[in-house]
Amino acid sequence: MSIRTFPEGFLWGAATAAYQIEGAWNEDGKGESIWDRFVRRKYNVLNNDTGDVACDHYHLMPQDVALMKELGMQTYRFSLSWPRILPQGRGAVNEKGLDFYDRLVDNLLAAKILPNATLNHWDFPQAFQDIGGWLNRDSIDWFTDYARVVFDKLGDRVPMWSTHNEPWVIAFRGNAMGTHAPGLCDYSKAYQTAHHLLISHGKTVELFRQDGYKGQIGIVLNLGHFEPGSERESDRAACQRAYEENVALFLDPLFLGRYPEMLFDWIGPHAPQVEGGDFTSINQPIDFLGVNYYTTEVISYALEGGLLKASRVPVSSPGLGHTEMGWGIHPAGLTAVLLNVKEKYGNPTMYITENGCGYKEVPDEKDFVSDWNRVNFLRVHFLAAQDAIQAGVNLRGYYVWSLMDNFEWAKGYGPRFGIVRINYETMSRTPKQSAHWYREVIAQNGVVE
Ligand code: IFM
Repeated sequence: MSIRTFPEGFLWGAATAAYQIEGAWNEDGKGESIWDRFVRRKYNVLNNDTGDVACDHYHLMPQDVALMKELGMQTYRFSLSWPRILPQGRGAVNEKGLDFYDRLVDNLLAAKILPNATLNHWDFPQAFQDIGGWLNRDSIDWFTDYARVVFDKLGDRVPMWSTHNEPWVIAFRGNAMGTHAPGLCDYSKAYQTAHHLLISHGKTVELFRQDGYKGQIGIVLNLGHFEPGSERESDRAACQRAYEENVALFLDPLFLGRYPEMLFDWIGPHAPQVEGGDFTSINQPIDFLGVNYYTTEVISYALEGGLLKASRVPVSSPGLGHTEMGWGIHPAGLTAVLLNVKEKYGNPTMYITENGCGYKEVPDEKDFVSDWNRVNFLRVHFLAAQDAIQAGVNLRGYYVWSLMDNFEWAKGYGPRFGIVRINYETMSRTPKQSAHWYREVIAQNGVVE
């Protein structure tokens, strides 16, 4: 048995997001988010679950930080709820809301855990949705104003910032597929949303630098790996379209200052309105790229395949199977994603900001879960990341999704992603087998092959 070690200083941690864990949806002056609204429309979410209480992290935060310390976490990635801080999205600051994050950061630093904060992990203020949301070009200024409020309060202590989490999901699941808040079904709106998210990202990076805040700033993208269903020209082209919509739509403007041509020829009238100077705004140098990797899909041409005319089938490596989400377990896809970014975009500093698996789980009488399936999932993905590092990828850290079971958006509390079990009746936290295993990985900065 040999151990594959990671470079010195490699950071190991876990990630969560505000709406998925905090609860306290209307406490201490918090405003309504689009998810607070979306979950109240019947059948939008499995079992009509809501994030109203979630893991009650808003009240149990000190205990959760203590648990992270016990588990040996070196860094913790979390997001801030915009309407908790600015209930109407702008205007008067809700000091109680901002104080919650202030205390979280102080608790983390006291526990020697490096805070990594994301400004937007989907719980956008409903007050702004009512006036057009991300489709309104003013959303760019709304976002930078919000960012400034947060940087002013926490910028002296948070060393890592991300602007948006998974803009593809915000744009397409929320505006074209209707499966996420705000629940719209219009491709033009999805592309326009993506464009405004990108500009707001770039403007925030610019502001961060101009105003001299310390620390590093980047963006987090969900980068899947795509393979064509066959060598046929129609399948290869469909695969290229899927790749360009999910990956190049973001990486090209961020790193190359333009949109991918083939996709834009294909989508025609659905392309966003771009104004002069937009690409300069988007194409700001960033300190790191956050990569969320979950699965690989085989893409084929399909007449019924939506705007892209592409069908998607998740693939898994032999013997690895699928998770509860139906996603194939395919660690080689992670290596491929990282190598693609290295080769096409100048090998930026990268972090795996999310990787993990959701399952239905049955605990024993002590609420303990023997999640050896998750241990194996993480082990093969850590090795895949190591392969990428050996091939020269500039990967500096890894965040497991997720620290704890939580509200999985439209799937409610169905699939559990945590390395810590949440008992939603008692709110007790019980580290699973994977949490104990992960502590060892962190301690030895390596993983058994
Ligand atoms: O739970 C989500 C997270 O909010 C964003 N990335 C994917 C995870 C699993 O679906």
